[in-house]
Amino acid sequence: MPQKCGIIIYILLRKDLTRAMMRPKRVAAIQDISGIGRCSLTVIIPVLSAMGVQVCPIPTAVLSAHTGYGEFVMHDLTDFTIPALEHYKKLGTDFDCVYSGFLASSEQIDHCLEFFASFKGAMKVVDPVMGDNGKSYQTYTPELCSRMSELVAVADIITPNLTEAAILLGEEFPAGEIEPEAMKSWLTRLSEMGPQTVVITSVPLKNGGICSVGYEAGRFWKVTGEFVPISYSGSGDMYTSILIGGLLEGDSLPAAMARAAEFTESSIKETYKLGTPWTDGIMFEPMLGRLISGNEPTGYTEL
Ligand code: PXL
Repeated sequence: MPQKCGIIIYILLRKDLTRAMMRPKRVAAIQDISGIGRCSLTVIIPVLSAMGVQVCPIPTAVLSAHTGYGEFVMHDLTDFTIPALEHYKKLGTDFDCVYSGFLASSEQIDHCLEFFASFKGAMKVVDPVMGDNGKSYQTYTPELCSRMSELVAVADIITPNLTEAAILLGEEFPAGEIEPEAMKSWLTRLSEMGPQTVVITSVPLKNGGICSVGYEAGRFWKVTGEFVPISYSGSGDMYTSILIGGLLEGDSLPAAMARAAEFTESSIKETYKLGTPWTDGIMFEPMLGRLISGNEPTGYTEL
């Protein structure tokens, strides 16, 4: 008991610790900002803010529109990352999570590694953004893709889609439905690359619809969703952001996966009703209130 009191008094005297406990959780998001076509920071900031989490954007690039438009203006911000990091270190800023995503150059891999190494207590989340639907994004060079495994090696959690999981493992993009046993093997092999937690999104699982599948501490999880025949930009960013928000607030991995799947699937269905092109991205603005009040996760099962 006296020892417990001592710990409480120590924490109260350490104002920095008290402040860190009271303030909203803080995420450094190393991602691009695209003017139109919802994705990356234009999804991550509103979604995590609605969940009560502060996002500190570290933009990797500014684009007029995401790369799916084919034509776009892009300003690469590779020169910005390290000076920003140095500034945060000088200020003594701390983050509860460092989250990397869309990168504009292979040098930014080194910059993310420095970010991760600088905030040792932060949860390290790598969304190894490289491609979708079996193809890599227009601005992603072979060097950038092959170096993504260096970020995966230091991550606590990775959230590739099926295309990115295939690139990381050097596998062919699967043509049709996938056997659960094959997914378990992919999840374990990705975890052996470094992260203890692996979530793969957009998996057409045999007898399971479209699923997200997860692995942590020897257990495999799946959350099943309804198939919608369009893949809207920003869906993966939304899923990973809600997963992070859930985990930071104490959800278990399957509960956070189910929370992320529920809101992402609802947003996809609402977007589909509107009939907008996939490039406009996942529409979520009218539904954000549901995240503020804490959306109900759908169910999850063991894979
Ligand atoms: O959501 C992935 C993503 C992020 N950022 C940019 C993109 C894409 C996918 O097309 O182009 C700029």
